[in-house]
Amino acid sequence: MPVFEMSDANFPVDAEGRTYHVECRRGDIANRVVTVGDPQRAKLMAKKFDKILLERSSHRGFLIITGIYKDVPITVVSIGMGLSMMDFFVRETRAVVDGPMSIVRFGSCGSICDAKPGNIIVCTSSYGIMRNYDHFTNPFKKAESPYLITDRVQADPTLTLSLSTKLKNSMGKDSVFEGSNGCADSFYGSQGRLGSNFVDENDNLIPTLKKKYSDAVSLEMEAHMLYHLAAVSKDAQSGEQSIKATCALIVFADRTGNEFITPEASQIAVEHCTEAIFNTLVEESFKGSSLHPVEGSV
Ligand code: R1P
Repeated sequence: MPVFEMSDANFPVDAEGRTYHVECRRGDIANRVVTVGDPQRAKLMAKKFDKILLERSSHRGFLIITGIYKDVPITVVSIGMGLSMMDFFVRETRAVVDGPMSIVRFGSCGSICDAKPGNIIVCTSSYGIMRNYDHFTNPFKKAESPYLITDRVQADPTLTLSLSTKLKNSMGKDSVFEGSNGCADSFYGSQGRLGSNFVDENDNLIPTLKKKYSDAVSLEMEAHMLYHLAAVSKDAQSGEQSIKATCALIVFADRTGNEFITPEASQIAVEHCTEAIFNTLVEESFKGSSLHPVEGSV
């Protein structure tokens, strides 16, 4: 017996129209969305809502909280970690929202610049860092590089400028950094973390990234997928790009100074950034409507 009765193997939905993994249906998700990794971060942000319309956890670890902030519906979704979770989130929410979407990722990262734990990094672009699996296991591919580094995908420039300006006003301009983010397929090997239990050949990875991209500032695990999917999104009728995306990251780890954030500093950073992020989304104006209320899902 399946746990869930789904129809349509191509894009599974249940009898009530909920998607397979995120478990969202039409009316659950606002056009203005914040995505975070940690459900506690989502709950802390949702405290700034004037009213909660919907809170729902999925069987695959997604948490949706839709609320009203300054009369505007905003959805916060916690997705867990990694590229696949970002892919589920973007594709399944996109499938149930009508009209354009603006998505801000509010995550955490390791800093490979001067930003210290508790500072914020706004990702003006993001590139992918993938382990070149064959290099490690195929003796004929030893000459290939152990890591594949993609081109950069730009964040939406207007959304990014608006977010960065508001974060600087809230946190102080010296606490906010900007640059290219490296989005890795692992927390460990593909982010240059060293260990003795596996062959990773990553001692030189961070200098290689900095050489390729002189504005490299951070490492995390989701932003490139978000920016990539935004770049290839298309409205079914007009063919125009249907998702705008940007990203702000709290520095959790200083990869140069080898420091890690305290739980208190992490909470303070979330509290300082939430209104800047919500206000950025509130100011987004969409063609045809400025509100896009969600209906009938509470
Ligand atoms: C790793 O600890 C996780 O933290 C970062 C990474 O991208 C990865 O998901 O982001 P979040 O804090 O948003 O989860």
